[in-house]
Amino acid sequence: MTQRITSADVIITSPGRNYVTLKIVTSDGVVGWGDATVNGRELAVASYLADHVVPLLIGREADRIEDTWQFLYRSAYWRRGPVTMAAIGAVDLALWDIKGKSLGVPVYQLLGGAVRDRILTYTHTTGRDIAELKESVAEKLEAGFRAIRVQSGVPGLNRVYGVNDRGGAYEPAQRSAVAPEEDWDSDLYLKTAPAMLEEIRAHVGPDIKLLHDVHHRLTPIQAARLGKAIEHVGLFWLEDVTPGENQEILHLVRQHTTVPLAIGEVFNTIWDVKDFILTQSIDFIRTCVMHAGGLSHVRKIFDLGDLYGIQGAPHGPSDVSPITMAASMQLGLAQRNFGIQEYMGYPDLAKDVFTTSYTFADGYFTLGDAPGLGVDFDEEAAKKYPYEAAYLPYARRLDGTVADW
Ligand code: GCO
Ligand code: MG
Repeated sequence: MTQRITSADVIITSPGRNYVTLKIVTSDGVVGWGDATVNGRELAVASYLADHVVPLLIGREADRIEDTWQFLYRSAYWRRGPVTMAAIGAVDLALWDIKGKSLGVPVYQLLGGAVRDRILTYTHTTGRDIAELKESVAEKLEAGFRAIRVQSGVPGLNRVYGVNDRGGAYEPAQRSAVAPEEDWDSDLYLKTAPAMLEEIRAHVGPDIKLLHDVHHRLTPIQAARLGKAIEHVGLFWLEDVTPGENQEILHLVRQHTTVPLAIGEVFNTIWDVKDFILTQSIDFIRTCVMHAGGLSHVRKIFDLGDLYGIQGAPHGPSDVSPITMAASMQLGLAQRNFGIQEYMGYPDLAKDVFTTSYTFADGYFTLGDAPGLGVDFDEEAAKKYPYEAAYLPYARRLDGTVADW
């Protein structure tokens, strides 16, 4: 029996941070959940969905996931971009959730079944200086993580990416009416980053996987220099070394260093990342299973990567909701060239709204047998946390020029 979409609602809630959630209900009474959170631009996606997509969904066959994806992508005429693709991604996740629940199976079963038993995961560590970073590292190792991203303050700069200037955990967006400002100077960073990474490697020993995110800050030749300088540290990856718009240039970086390169969290379609992949300039492709159009599309990106030994490593900061995280893990179980999942963790209040079925132990996540994506969303709890304006920071160089963030 064909089940049709009878309602679709967009819910904005802020349990510790803003999340945009799409709820789709079918004529069989099946509820599917999708995530549509674009950090710092939440209301744009909510409007795109509520004003332009929801009216198109009512009455459609809920089981036709690929057809709905193609329809939403091609019928808009205006293509790609984070707002459009996150909205399509939210619909896609909700429809996979519905299909799984309707058939009584977790989504990974529909993607071909498990090719692995558990999902390697990395988390974030941060400190204003190396001593504080070591404490943060110790805490995450204690929690069981065996792969960690390390970010530290840069002497001479007050506020930098990945570090809370008041100490403690880092959260990219800050609740405020204006975008907070950070500092940047590539020379100061390059002077200290290699020593910081060396010291952390000596501290954790050879077996812990270490990752580092440059957050699009360097010029190509600076990136090449950094890669060379830290080769002996044995990083699992160096992320976003240059602004991603110039895809060809990573080829240059690669000619100078064997440090594995990861990139792609800001990109939303296969067309936006294909050059990195086809020129074999990277080792990990980091597209997010929601921001890049949902499971239906990211699967294609990862399959393209698989032709060249490039591994999928989906974006997983606190700014994509547990619905996206669960979808990522469903893909992680079924996708052969899945490399690692980012898991930054969530504010405690988020647990009041989202209930997940994935569990963590010894550096890996495992999925249970809950049908669909395996996430529940408590609409009553969500009402307790109204939207609060929040912005990502941006960075200025020491001379006042706006830098890449
Ligand atoms: C990462 C990212 C994030 C982004 C954030 C922006 O690798 O997890 O760089 O921390 O900065 O998602 O909203
Ligand atoms: Mg990143």
